[in-house]
This record gives sequence, structure tokens and C-alpha cells, in this order.
Amino acid sequence: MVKSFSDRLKCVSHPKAQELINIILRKKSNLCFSADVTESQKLLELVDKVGPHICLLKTHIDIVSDFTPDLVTELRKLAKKYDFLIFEDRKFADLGNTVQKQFSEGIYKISSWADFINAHVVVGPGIITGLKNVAHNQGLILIAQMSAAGNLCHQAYIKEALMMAEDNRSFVCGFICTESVTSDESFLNFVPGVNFSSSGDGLGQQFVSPSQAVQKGADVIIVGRGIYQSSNPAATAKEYKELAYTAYLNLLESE
Ligand code: S5P
Repeated sequence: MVKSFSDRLKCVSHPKAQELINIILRKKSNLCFSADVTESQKLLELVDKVGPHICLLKTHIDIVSDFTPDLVTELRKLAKKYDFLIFEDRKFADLGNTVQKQFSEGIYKISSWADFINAHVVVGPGIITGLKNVAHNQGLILIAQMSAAGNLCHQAYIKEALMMAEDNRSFVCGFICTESVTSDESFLNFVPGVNFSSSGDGLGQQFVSPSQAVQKGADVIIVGRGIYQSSNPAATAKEYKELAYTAYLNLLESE
């Protein structure tokens, strides 16, 4: 049985996950925009257009060629202006001792500005402890499944990811997945690989439509090229937002 976002608030305990659900309810948007562009100015312009329609902005900060710390200051200002949170898609995947430096040091200092981060579970639970040691209230999203063709996230792997999440409820608030991987409503499902005008990219990405993603269990849909490659990113983001939120409302009604 699908619970409404308002009901989910009662079982979700991580403060960032609660904040995200409150934004989803306020803005009637469960759309995360994946702003995978490589120039600061272009990134800021896009986010300024798309901001009103999203609950979450996903960044790959290390693809920005002209990165300076000012970029994250400006992104945080836009997050405040348009009421969304920021998820740095760093996909940590190393030993606890290494990821804690990657998370808090280097030039990006991700722990000083991101609301959510994610990690692969292939390393085992030490990665969670390492990240948690240097976190500043971030929520961790574990990668249980991937949208890419031929990925190695088989059932046993997903099961291990779930167990690691259950053991670390004060830090882990959900999964990157392509379908609902648990009936535990206290975890949020973030589903990438969503595009209503393409089925793939020739490089392994496999797309589903916003309504398919929601029907399969997405709480939040992640859309990149579908929005930033469109001729009118603001109008297209609005369209993705409405399609995903309507699919969510329909799902509740069909219960
Ligand atoms: O399995 C995954 C996990 C992630 S986080 N598949 C994905 O596509 N992603 C990310 O979502 C990917 O790195 C990219 O930033 C975004 C999808 O972008 P799009 O342009 O394919 O919509």
C-alpha cells in the first residue's frame, strides 16, 4: 500500500528527508533536476529557470570546468530563493578513511554545502561510518540499483544495500534505485533514468517515463538531459513536475 507524502512524514526520521518531503508537499513537486553542465554560468542560469519547479537539485560538481567556491555560494542562494535542497552526486566508492577526505576536503568541500550525498555499497559498511564521521547533517543515499544497462546490482547486492541502510538509519535516508527496493516507507526512493522523449543514449542509459518511474516506486524522479537539453528548460521542468506529481496522486487514488 502506497502512503502519501504526508503520512511518510510520520515514519521518516532523518531531518533532511523530512525537509525534502515538506518541500515536495509545499511545491507539489517530486522532481529532482540533474544539472549536468560544465560551465558555472550555464549551471546558474539553468537553475534560476528550473528552480521554481524542483524539490531537489542534483549536481556533479567535479564536471564544472571553471569551478570556484563562489559557485556553491550562488547555488545555496538559489536553493533558498526557490525552496529546494541540493544533492551532490559524488557516488563515493572508497575506503572509509579515503571518502571522509573526499567528502570534506579537496577543492569542493562537499560536506560544507550539500544536503544529500550518495555512495556505492560495494566497499561495505566502512564507507558509511567514514562519511558519517565528517558529515554536517547530510542525508546519505545508498546506490542499491543503477539505471545503466548491464549493471552489476543483482538481488544479493540490493539485499546487502538494504541491510546497510537498516543498520544506519540515523544517516541513510534512501536509495538510488530503478524500482521500489523495500516496503520500508521510512526510506525514500530516488529514481534516475527518466525522460519522456528518449529511451536511451547509446552509452548504457535506459530511460523510463515519469509515470512509469512513479508507478515502479519512485518518490523522487531524477531528470537531466530531458530538461537541460530541451529548448525551454523551465517549461519542460514544469511538464516533468506535473507528470510525476499527477502519477503520484493517481497512485494514491488507485489504492
Ligand atoms: O543509476 C544511475 C544513478 C545516477 S545518480 N543512473 C543515473 O543516470 N544517475 C545519474 O542521474 C547520472 O549520473 C546523471 O547525472 C543523471 C541522469 O541524467 P540523464 O541526463 O540521463 O537524465
